[in-house]
Amino acid sequence: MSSSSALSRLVNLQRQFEQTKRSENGSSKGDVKISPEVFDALSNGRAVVALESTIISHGMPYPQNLQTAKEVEAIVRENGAVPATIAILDGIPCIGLSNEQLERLASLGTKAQKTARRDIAHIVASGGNGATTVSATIFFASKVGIPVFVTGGIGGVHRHGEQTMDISSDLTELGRSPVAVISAGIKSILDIPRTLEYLETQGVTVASYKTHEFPAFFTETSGCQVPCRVDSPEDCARLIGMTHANLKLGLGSGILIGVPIPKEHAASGRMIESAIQTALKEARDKNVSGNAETPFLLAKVNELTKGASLASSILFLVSYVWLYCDIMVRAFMVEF
Ligand code: PSU
Ligand code: MN
Repeated sequence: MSSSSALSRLVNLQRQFEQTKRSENGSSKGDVKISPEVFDALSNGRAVVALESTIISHGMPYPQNLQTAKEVEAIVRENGAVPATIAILDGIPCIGLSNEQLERLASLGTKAQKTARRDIAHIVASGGNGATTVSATIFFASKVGIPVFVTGGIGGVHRHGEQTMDISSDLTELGRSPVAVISAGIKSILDIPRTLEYLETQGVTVASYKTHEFPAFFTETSGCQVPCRVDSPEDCARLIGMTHANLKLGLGSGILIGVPIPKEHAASGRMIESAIQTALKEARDKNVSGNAETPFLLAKVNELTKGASLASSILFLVSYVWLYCDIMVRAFMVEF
């Protein structure tokens, strides 16, 4: 496939590329700024993997967050793809960060605002710094034509969500953007069965890798079956389907692929579950709600498990990025 047809395929299939006004050096004159490395890769039909930034600013302390972000980016490059970490800096949405920008985002920590879709306009208008959640990262990835996005855990329907209506915008974004999100599933701080119901309502294709069960991040199993099982990177690439399924058909909705954490790396499910119960009770007692709830619960569970939950999250990301890249590289190929 020639590089120009690779680009035009992305343009045609996602119908959003043309909205991005890009100049020769990869910078945008318009609404978003694409790094030269990412611009070059997209222009030449090379595989690009989008990465979120809430996990950097809100998920880990500095400098562990910087080291992890750099390590993940390095593994993406070693595996033949280009990393596109996404964040808003000084009001400009950046697709792909330089080392200096990554360093800045990591050291800003929680001073960079957690940015979901609903927050984008405000952060941009006020010239602020935003760490993108899965929903905002999907939005920008889709906008510039990156069809695959990699992260640890995504948001979902919160426990008691049937009363609070606290449903992550990650799910609605997946319903409206043709981006495949590959992750270790959904942490059981959330209501996994209701999350899967909601994803069905949103028309999101949900698949699990080499299993029929949807993974619960820390554990391989959640007790919930998925409608679709994939057994190889080729299977995933076919689903994402520049030439086959989702993109080719123009479904316009996303795909969630759950890759279970390897057994030997899974932290004790029971230990994490009891920490989750304690964290949920504390969140209720302290009236923690809204977008503060997920970071509160994650930090509390990590504290209660003496760092085991965070260590397991990082280990997962680092040990599975190669697989994401493999899927991505194949998704960019016309024939495989
Ligand atoms: N779940 C995790 N780790 C995370 C998040 C969720 O296991 O880091 C972050 C992601 O950025 C996700 C966001 O998009 O939290 C969801 O937040 P909320 O529940 O407020 O929608
Ligand atoms: Mn919420």
